[in-house]
Amino acid sequence: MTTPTSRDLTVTEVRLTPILVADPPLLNTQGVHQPYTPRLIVEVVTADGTTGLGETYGDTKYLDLARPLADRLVGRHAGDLNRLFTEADAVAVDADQVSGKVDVGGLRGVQTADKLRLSVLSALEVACLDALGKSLGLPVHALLGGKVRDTVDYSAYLFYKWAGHPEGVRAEKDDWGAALDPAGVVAQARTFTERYGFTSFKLKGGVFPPDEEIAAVRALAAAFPGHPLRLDPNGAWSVETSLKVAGELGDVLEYLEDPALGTPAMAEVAARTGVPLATNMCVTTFAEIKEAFTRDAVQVVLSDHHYWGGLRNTQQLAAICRTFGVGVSMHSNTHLGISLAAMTHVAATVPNLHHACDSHYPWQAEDVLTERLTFENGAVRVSDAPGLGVELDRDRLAALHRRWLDDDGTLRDRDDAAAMRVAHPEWETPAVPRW
Ligand code: GKR
Ligand code: MG
Repeated sequence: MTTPTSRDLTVTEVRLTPILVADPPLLNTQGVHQPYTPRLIVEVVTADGTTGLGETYGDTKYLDLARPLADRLVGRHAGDLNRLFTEADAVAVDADQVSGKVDVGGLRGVQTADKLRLSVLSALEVACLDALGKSLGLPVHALLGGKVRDTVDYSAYLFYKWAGHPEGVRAEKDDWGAALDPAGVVAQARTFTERYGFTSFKLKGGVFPPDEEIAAVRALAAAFPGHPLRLDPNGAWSVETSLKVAGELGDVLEYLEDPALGTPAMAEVAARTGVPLATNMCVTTFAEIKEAFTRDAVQVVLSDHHYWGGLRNTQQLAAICRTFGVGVSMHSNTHLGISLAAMTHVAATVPNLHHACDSHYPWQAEDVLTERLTFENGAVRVSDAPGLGVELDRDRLAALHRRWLDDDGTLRDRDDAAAMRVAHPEWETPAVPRW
């Protein structure tokens, strides 16, 4: 006989709400961010009336998988995650979406069916953990085994940037101004420190010829002596160019992030420089770890709990990194506060986290929360409130969903090259290596 409980954590409903969120004109090697980026907000409702929140990528290829995967969660206990993940393999992925090529929308490694499924499952997992935590009165970090730190450090994520989106394009204004040269990058870094207290800096590179980006990092080093600096061209450089940059910036870099594309090229760079290499492009799945680690291609793996498949998989990745003496931290893509809260909870539980995580959050002026998360001295305080410790603002969610509904389809899939062509019609996604 089963004992009746007031805490029935059977999932009764999963609400999926695609939204478009304002994004400034940030430049990367493939183009420029669209004025609005798609995200998916997930609400998992349990029989005891609790609602848990999750967030992930919102492009069509993720939305197509979200409904069938969500349907597999309905009727299960919110804590039945391992079986959900195992059975998710049965959900078919459209062959067109798994080219085996590097994903162009988000610079997050080779696209596979597994990675698409995991990117959706991660939001379901986070929402289940949020629901479990809320119902049991426990923070998500406690469900993951408990925090080992009370604050999580983040680095300022600097981007080359236009002052605004191209003339005539519907967009929200931002107050960051342009950053297109070393002085602009330093000014942006100062704004980051003034507003959020960040003490380490990552510059998104691969935008201008390497000498210009070297000059920008040198300018940062002069303006912020002794502060950890990173440069990330998203694999845009050849091995020789990577080595030249490493040679010129080795004395000021904490690490170089994905200077060259793919494990063989990264291994060659690593073999010929003492500058540590980090990646969120060549080690993006468990299957890619063996080759990269045995070839000593990377010294730091940057997790992204979305495509690694959630918070528990991020902990497993961290344990593997610890075993092999490889560092671990996190990179980010355009995201809102639910994801920042999730990142902060899992980061708080990882003992071997020795590099500040990066976050796009300061670039997102909009959110779906009643209260935004804040950075103090460059760190986010780990919430001890039940669940993730964040609350959904339904009016904001509805407004951002309305924007998605009203879109004619052009913005529902992130395409940085298409956004660049609005200003430069001749623009093509550059062949790699670009320099
Ligand atoms: O937002 O343009 C961008 C970035 O390039 C983004 O895709 C990520 O931050 O995953 C990227 C990275 O850290 O390389
Ligand atoms: Mg990166």
